[in-house]
Amino acid sequence: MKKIRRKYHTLLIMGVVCVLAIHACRKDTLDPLGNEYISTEEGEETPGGKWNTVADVSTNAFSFSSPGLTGADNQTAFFVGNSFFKQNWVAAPASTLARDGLGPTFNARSCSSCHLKDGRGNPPAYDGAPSTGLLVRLSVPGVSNNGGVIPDPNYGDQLNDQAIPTVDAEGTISISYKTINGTYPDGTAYELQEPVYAIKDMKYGPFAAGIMMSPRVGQQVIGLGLLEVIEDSRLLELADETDANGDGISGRVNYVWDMKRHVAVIGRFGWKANQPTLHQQSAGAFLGDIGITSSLFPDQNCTGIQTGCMSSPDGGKPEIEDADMDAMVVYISNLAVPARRNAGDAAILNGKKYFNRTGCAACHVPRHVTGTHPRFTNLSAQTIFPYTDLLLHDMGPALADGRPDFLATGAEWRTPPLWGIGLIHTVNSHTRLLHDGRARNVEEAILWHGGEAEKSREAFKMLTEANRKDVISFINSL
Ligand code: HEC
Ligand code: HEC
Ligand SMILES: [Ca+2]
Ligand SMILES: [Ca+2]
Ligand SMILES: [Ca+2]
Repeated sequence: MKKIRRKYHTLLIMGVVCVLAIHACRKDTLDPLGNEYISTEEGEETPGGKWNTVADVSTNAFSFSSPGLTGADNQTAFFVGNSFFKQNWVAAPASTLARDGLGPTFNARSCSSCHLKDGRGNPPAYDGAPSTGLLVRLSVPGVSNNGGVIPDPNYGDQLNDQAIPTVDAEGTISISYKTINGTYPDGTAYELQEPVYAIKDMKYGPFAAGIMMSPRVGQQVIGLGLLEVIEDSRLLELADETDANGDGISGRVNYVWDMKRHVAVIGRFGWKANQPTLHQQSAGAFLGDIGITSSLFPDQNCTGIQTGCMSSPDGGKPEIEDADMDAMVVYISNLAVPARRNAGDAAILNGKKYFNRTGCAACHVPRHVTGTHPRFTNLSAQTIFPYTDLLLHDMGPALADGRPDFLATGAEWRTPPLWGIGLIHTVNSHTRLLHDGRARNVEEAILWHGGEAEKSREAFKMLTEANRKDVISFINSL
């Protein structure tokens, strides 16, 4: 009894000291083994920085504008961009002149059908099941003049599985899953599902020889303006292409073609860092996914053999006007990042410790400071916690799509940011992860890691079940 009381007293005193000197107790603390934090770091709980974080755990968690986005013009543009993201386009000609020009071939009628509530796409659970957002990129061997992919001559660089009524869709994606069984060193069993894809109902002849396919789902579109202004020098400093430090991890930047500046620049967006800017990513999505032309991509998405596609009426030249395209860029640059939940809980801090210890943070780099954004001061000089290095990593044969994209090989993927990942379930009612959504939860996503991340995956598997759970809880608190 005495002992308990003494312990209680000590705790009480510690508590009082902590309240008096809250900063001292919350300060970054190293554990006895070295440089691991055992309390929350400054700024960690507001991962989008001071001006771009919103504490909301509702289904709208990904849909808020950055609180620091000021100015009536910006607010209006965000609002307009939001409506262009969410509303359906219709076939031309139509009475709604601002939103016609859908297709002729397309994958979805709006951005938000794949990024539902600004969140994550959901691949079909079984063959024929509905999918929100799985698309298949296509190319044939070789490199184009600007260093990019060479599209299939009949199907282009993406399979468009829908079309306006007068035109044939290109085909349909069929998916099935093979079960893979495994066990942790402690004997706990796990099961993964490996997707197998086939293209059916092909309406424009066979694919060219050597066709390569890359199935991908759409990511949550939060905090992207912040990622756009992490300095190039920071990414080059994190890169270690020849693995000079010998840790088995050799991240490198992708260089991709900037269509506006006509120069190769560092790629940041997409699963292979295959797009350089949010403008080009969005304009590319308008054309490739919805069939909407813009000043950046003025030609309809039709191949030579697709005569019905070529002769269909358009919805203007271009179909989305520059001002609306710009509003989309304002929107997609300024979606706030959700605040962390329960970041200081003991289990979550323990998970964070093992996240660092098993080497996850070597690629999922927690912290960056953004550079200067030319337009939005809220995005400048922000301390952010996206958990990515934006670099390409060889993730091994199991995850490889075998389809190079600029400098990215068929086995390389960009480290995805992990911020917001724990709210995907709340927003999108599913927890499908990785580039094609094959992982059914965080644990499966980790177990798919290979290549440069194999050592890290093995270290995770060696943890006790309790520590593994804590790592997963930590990720779900992001
Ligand atoms: C058919 C589904 C689909 C539609 C429709 C769609 N997207 Fe996407 N989106 C994706 C996929 C898949 C990716 C990943 C692309 C890649 O890896 O090349 C993506 C990636 C993105 C990214 C980059 C995210 C990141 O973390 O790098 C942005 C930004 C984006 N989309 C914006 C848009 C906008 C704006 C629209 C509407 C004009 C749109 N998307 C329409 C499926 C879609
Ligand atoms: C060598 C770099 C590297 C290391 C080390 C690494 N990852 Fe990853 N991680 C990636 C890449 C690249 C992907 C995307 C792979 C894909 O989609 O095919 C990814 C995907 C993920 C995803 C799914 C993200 C999403 O948005 O779908 C989670 C969760 C994840 N990693 C957690 C971890 C954890 C936990 C560890 C440590 C045990 C770890 N990673 C170690 C590079 C790495
Ligand atoms: Ca069109
Ligand atoms: Ca196509
Ligand atoms: Ca290295």
